[in-house]
Amino acid sequence: MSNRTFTMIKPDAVANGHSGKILDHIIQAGFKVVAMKYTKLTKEQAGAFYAVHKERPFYGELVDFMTSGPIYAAILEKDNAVTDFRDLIGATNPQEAAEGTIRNLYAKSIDANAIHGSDSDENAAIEGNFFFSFFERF
Ligand code: 3AN
Repeated sequence: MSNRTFTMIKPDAVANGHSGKILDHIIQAGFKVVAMKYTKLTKEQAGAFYAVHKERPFYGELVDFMTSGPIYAAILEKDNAVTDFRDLIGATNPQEAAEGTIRNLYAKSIDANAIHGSDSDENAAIEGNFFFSFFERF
């Protein structure tokens, strides 16, 4: 068990003006923001980030969507960070996301689902390293 996870507030949530409320929700749930940046992914960056999904039918749409506007990327710290954060954001499909979860509150569809959360400690480290240099994630 590690105490860090990685998140992105996705283009739909940023465009809809939900970033502040989502960030507050995360902080009120006990997560500390240890690194954060506002950026817009290139197709090459989004393609590399989601390379594990390359064979999935939705890969092209996912890359298009994730490059459609700016995002916030962040490393978050809390005991049991990966699992607790997945619980906080809810199911991938917002129709199935539990009441009060971030996707239940702010997501519209399975692709435009407001927020990303790492699914394992290993991926949390890989994803955090993808966005932040050593000196940015001290
Ligand atoms: P999660 O982000 O909940 O871990 P994954 O890893 O299965 O979900 O999928 C990565 C991303 O791909 C999701 N956040 C979502 O934006 C997108 N995605 C997943 N399934 C679909 C789908 N059936 N159609 C379109 N986009 C999808």
